[in-house]
Amino acid sequence: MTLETIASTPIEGQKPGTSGLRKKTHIFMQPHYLENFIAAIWIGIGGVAGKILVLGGDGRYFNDRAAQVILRMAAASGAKKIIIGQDALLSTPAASNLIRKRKADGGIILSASHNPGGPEEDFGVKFNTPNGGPAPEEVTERIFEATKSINSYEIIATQDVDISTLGTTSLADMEIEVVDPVADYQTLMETLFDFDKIRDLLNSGFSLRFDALHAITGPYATAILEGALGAAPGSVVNGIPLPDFGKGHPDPNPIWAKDLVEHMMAKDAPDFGAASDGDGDRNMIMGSGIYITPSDSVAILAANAELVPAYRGNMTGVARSMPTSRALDRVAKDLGIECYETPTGWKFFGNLLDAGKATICGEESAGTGSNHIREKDGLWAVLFWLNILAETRLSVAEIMEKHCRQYGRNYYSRHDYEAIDTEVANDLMQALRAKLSTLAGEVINGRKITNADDFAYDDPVDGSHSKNQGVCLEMEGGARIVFRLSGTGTEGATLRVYLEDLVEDPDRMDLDPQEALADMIAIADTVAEISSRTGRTEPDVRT
Ligand code: VG1
Ligand code: CO
Repeated sequence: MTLETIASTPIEGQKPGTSGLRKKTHIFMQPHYLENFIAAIWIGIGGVAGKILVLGGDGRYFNDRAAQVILRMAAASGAKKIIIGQDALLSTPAASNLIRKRKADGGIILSASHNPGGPEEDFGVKFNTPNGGPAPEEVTERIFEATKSINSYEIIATQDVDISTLGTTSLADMEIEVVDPVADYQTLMETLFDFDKIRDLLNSGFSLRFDALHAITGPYATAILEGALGAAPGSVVNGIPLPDFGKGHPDPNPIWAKDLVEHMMAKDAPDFGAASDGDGDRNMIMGSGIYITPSDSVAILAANAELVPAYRGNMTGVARSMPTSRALDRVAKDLGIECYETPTGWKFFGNLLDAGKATICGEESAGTGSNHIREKDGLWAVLFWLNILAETRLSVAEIMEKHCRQYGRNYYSRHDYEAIDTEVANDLMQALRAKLSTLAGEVINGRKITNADDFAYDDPVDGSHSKNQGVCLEMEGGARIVFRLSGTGTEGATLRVYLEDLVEDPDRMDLDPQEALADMIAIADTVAEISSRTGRTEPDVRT
């Protein structure tokens, strides 16, 4: 076992996006690529010597190799201890929990989340801070700066460490503790929800289908839903994590979880359906014959928080990302609590959660979570829904209907145009930004634009300022359109167009969202010239 200092040179483009650094796997596997980025993390956090870190990933191709490299680099740079999930597996929420519970100095999560995995697909690395949350911009900036001047890194030359056996081992002077990826997370869930009530529900003939999409939540869902709560064996499908996620996108939306949608729309559909993403932080909620949008889901959770033990009497505030529909704002108003509006990405919720300003947070991209950890949490959302269903004994559709009767319906859809030419996408956004000052007051397709701006955020806790977070058009009657470019893609650019319209007429609660939003879809194309600039007449994904 020898300590080696390897000479290296900076590699361009190692800039973390919305959630960590994501690149094609073969790029991550190039000589020094992963090593440089890890060395930059060490610099960005002021060195790893004497520190305790959590390490794990979603099991995608290269997860196990990357974990071995990180162990050797951490040991070489004097880390005190690494707590690693068995076989280098940890869902993002489980990693966040472990960082907090074990008072670690942070953690590294190996995942490109909902992006596909495999040698030809995507890999990613995220760093989380001691509060368990994704590194804020100030930290990712320091890491990025460090990538520009790396000229060497330290690593120990040795055999692979055995991370398949639970227990403690060591590498040079560093301790390595291999932990069960599920156990601590399951314990946490038991403290938040009424497991007895949910068990009763599941024993009463209530059926569910959880599709893990061959990704990390399989073992968690099997242990918790089937094991602890008694869902019928086979309720969890595609429950074994595969390095290429069975060649699908582990993205829980109606396109990539099509099989679940088909089951839930069938005549003999289960009562409840759900899916999660590659790293387990997203959720998709369905009932028999109904899909609940993530924006509606977070609003429904907040509105029913009184039914759930950990949240009863504990709702200090809520928060949503800017493109998420304003259904949550209506609930907050009713509860008499603040609803914060943040830029896209979970990292912006961290301060609000730490400061006790928000209890439940959500993003339209199927991310929902709370102050129990500092990441969004797919299975948490599933258990929250099951707890509500167990208490009310209503169906998912009935809960949705009741919610709309009380709050109105914020029809919502996101249209994604994927892999468009980066220059075309940047020009489109630039042209939109150039128009902003003249758009307010204009009437387009019969709707008056009341406000047009480029969203900027001043963090109410630390005062940090984030600008250019997306172009937002507000219209009369509570409608909105938001345009932004994705910060997680690895091929060209992805344009996201977020469409929302508020309907309060009780006779118009059951429309098809695409029809209800037809005006908004037309206005988006007129204002942003999507079809003429990109040549696309249809989005690739509608959620
Ligand atoms: C997307 C979503 C965003 C989410 C992010 C990470 O980012 O829109 O809401 O926080 O993915 O989620 P972007 O920049 O591509 O729009 V995950 O589950 O992929 O870590
Ligand atoms: Co994810």
